[in-house]
Amino acid sequence: LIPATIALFDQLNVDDQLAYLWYAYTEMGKTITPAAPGAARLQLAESLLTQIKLMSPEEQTKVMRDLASRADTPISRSYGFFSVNTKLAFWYELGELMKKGLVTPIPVGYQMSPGVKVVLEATQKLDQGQQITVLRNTVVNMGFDTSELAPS
Ligand code: 45D
Repeated sequence: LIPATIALFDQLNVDDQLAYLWYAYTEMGKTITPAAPGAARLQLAESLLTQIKLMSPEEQTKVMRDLASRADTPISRSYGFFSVNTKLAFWYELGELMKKGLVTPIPVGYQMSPGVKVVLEATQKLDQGQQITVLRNTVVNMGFDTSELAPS
């Protein structure tokens, strides 16, 4: 069930992947919150989060799209060096910043696509540990991995 759910996620376009993460974060908030990332882990992501907070709303959206589409940007490269749990912690904190109004929110009137709904429903059928495994798999490949570049 876990690989099937990840395969469904992989078929989503970039905006749908972001939307999926958002709803996973908000709807599973109750189960995730007790395991909310520790301060130590967030320190690693702090510099990126600070940069993002200082950006315009348009730039903030672009950064998130760039991460999801694995674009080669300085922020995507920094993200690529994070451990998988720091990647999760980073997204979790972005979600918190969106809730606080410090990062631009989901567009007003946004309706999730049928594809997002399918992946979300598949995720809801899993237990909490399996849900975290799926989430780890969704964020681990985001950003830009410089190790994929040819050696120079
Ligand atoms: O449709 O350290 C656009 C544990 C327009 C423990 C948009 C853990 C189009 C150890 C504006 C692009 C393993 C438990 C939409 C950690 C459009 C540990 C916008 C785990 C929708 C860390 C989209 C923690 C946007 C876990 C802006 C499980 C979307 C953390 C933004 C999980 C989405 C965190 C965001 C999750 C999603 C965070 C910010 C799932 C955040 C998700």
